[in-house]
Amino acid sequence: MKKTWWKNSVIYQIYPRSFADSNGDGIGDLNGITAHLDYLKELGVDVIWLSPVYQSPNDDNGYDISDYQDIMKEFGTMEDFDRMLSEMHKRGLKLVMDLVVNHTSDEHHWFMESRKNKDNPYRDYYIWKDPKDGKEPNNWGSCFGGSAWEYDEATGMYYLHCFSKKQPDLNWENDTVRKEVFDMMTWWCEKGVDGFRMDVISMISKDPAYPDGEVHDNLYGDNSPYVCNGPRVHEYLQEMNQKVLSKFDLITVGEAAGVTIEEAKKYANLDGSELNMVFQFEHMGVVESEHGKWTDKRFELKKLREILNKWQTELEGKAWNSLYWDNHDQPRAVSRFGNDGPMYRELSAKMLGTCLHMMKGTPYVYQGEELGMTNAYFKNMEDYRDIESINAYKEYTENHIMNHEEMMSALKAVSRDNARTPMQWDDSANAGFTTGTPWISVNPNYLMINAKKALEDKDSVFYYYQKLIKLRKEHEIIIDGVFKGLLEDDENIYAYERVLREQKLLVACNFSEKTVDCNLFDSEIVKKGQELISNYVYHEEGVLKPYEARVVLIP
Ligand code: TEU
Ligand code: CA
Repeated sequence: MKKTWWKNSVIYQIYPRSFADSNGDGIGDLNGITAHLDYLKELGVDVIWLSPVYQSPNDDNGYDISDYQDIMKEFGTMEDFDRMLSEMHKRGLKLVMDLVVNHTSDEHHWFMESRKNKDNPYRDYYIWKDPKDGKEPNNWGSCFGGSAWEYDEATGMYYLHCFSKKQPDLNWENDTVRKEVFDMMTWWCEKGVDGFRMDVISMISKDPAYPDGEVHDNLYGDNSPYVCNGPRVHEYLQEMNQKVLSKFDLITVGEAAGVTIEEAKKYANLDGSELNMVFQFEHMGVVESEHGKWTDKRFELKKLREILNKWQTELEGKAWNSLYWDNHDQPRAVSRFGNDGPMYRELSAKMLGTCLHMMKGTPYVYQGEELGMTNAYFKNMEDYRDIESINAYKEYTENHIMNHEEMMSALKAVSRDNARTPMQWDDSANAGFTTGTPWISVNPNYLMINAKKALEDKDSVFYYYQKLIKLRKEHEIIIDGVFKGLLEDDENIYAYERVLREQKLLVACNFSEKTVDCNLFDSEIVKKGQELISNYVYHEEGVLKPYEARVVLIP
């Protein structure tokens, strides 16, 4: 029998730096995680995905790895890790590791060797190119600003870094690199980890022609058509599957920047030849301006629905979806897609949870989402820690593309640091995250929004998420029902049904703060159905109240 436990699971993402600090240095750590496992058990999640905990100089908070088989000093030791893993397993929780193998840190010993000279045995572990007319090999920009090429004096050549210059891209065309990666993965699997979330795995195969990209904002060329879903990516993943993944009982999710439906059908094919599922990015890019993600514009429900419904219907029977609103790279969902003001924060957070968890796929909950944590709304540039935010501010203001006010406003809306403020545990100093000085400011709203308070309030967002997660275990239709969009022109309501054999699940969510007309629940047959969950106790016929969400099971 094929093992598909990952379809029934709910995954909780921990960003270790911001989760819980056990020793007062202001930085979250592994012992902090271990100390809070009962909280996660109470929520009811099955799997924990840990953002990177490996040795790293932290240019990009651990996404720049200098040793894949060691733990970051600030986070603890390998003994702490082993204890954490065994405490998870004791509680029936599984652990997914972040696997960052598109690039390493420039402080990884492979790269330190590679840059020494052209005949070093590690030279071909990375992507080196000669200068073109005395300049960069092409016009590609890095995701974190500046050119994607860095000149290296020692050999007079450039190396490729799609992210920061401290994150050189590995050369996957080199058989030895692939073998090293596969051996390292096997080592972690033998240690007992239960899966991998693969960082920008869609970027490991580059177009060998390295053509110039289309220029944006008069700065650099866009490399995504030439680095995302490249010519050999599926071959590499199939090899990884044969050599590692198929030998263990794992859950695998590929972070797939630039993935299309057609590509997703290959990455997440139900035949199990590559990965279980991918993170697609389209709904995260629902609002884009001429400056890419840097805008404070609000989304349109019509566009959001179009994207999500497309992924729901087009992968049906072909591949499996992952479902997420939040992660460590995105602003807080309640601020972006809901309403984080005091009136509607909890209602809209519950509505968003309903909308997502009733869709077909594996849901992900990002730390604090279950509390309805909000954006940080930092007032000063000095509050920001994220390399992407800091570099973008500099590049855009210095080049007069956006002014200070515009950029600060865009950062408030979309900076990655919105998701990275410390987890709000209670109303004591620093939200109970640390007894020291936190590495990034705590959101002052922790006095109102924190886990302790949520656990004491039976109507909290926390208990609502707990119920959503539990429903998944009780109703097969939530896992297997076929998705169909409803009211596809409505400007305020997102509605759909799921169908399994003779059963139907009806889901409707009001994304607005108005009371809106809705007659989906008024027919006799629906009235006879069983309400599985709602964020309102009383409903009114013919309408949905502000941010109301309703789920009815019709036998
Ligand atoms: O993110 C890759 C990615 O494509 C983007 O989401 C990007 O980080 C950015 O947010 C675009 O605005 C992954 C990790 O999740 C991210 O934290 C890392 O910084 C990045 O890869 C590099 O490893
Ligand atoms: Ca610490």
